[in-house]
Amino acid sequence: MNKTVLITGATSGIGKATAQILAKNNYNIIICGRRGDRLEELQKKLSSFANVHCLQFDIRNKESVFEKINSLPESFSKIDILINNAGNAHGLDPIQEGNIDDWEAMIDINIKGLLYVSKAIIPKMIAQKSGHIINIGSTAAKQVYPNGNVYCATKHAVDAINKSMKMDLNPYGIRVGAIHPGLVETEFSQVRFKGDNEKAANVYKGFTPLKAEDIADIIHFVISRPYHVNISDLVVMCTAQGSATIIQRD
Ligand code: NDP
Ligand code: 8X3
Repeated sequence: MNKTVLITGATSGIGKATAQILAKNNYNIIICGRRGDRLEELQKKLSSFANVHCLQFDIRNKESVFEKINSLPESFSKIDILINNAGNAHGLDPIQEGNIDDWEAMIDINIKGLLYVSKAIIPKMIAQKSGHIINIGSTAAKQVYPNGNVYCATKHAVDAINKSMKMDLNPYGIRVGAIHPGLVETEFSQVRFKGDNEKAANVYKGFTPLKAEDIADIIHFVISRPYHVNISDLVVMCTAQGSATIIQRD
């Protein structure tokens, strides 16, 4: 039977590319995000390959997260794989100039949202005695960089949650692992710089960054290993990136 995967943040970037590759590899897909038009468009595009269900919710709204996940149609209600991908950065400011609304958005989306979705799905995985959770961290989960303060803190939290979640779910035979990408050219920097596309494009200038498809391909590899194999912590950077702060540009 085809496995069912729930992907948060599937309207763009890594999540969307993952939905595309998994649909072509015969997974049933639940695609999540706030932008309903994009969810519908993606569903239309992928429905010739796979069964696709759209779940539109803001991950910050815990009532909505639980209501949507608990009312999935029967054919999508057994979730085999959860990809905790939704997340973003808001701003890149020194701590003394940081905007409190930006801080709260990152904490609410990257940490609390990931926890709400996990809390809604983990009991189902425990009951079915199987499951796989992939948490998307970042190189910012492993290192900090100037002005990265709160974004790095939220991703360090994802790293900690991932490691602890793996221990807690180990007795139930549930696989848990994180993938930590370096620079990937998606809408990430457009969101970080609040629609300043020039500033966003400059982040990736003069080198070849990762593409969303590179990470999607790795997610597919990780979830398609035999069930006794759990890839628990994977850092992936483009060749030009030496660390969170070292990049070789032309
Ligand atoms: P994108 O901005 O392209 O995609 C972010 C996704 O998250 C969108 O689908 C968006 O959907 C969803 N999302 C954001 N806020 C919310 C919310 N409040 N409720 C529900 N969904 C939300 O960025 P990426 O694909 O690059 O980012 C995906 C993940 O990868 C993030 O966790 C990011 O931190 C991480 N990452 C990215 C890197 C990069 O360089 N790009 C590197 C390392 C990690 P919508 O707006 O429709 O709600
Ligand atoms: C996204 C990569 O370097 O912008 O997590 O933090 S970085």
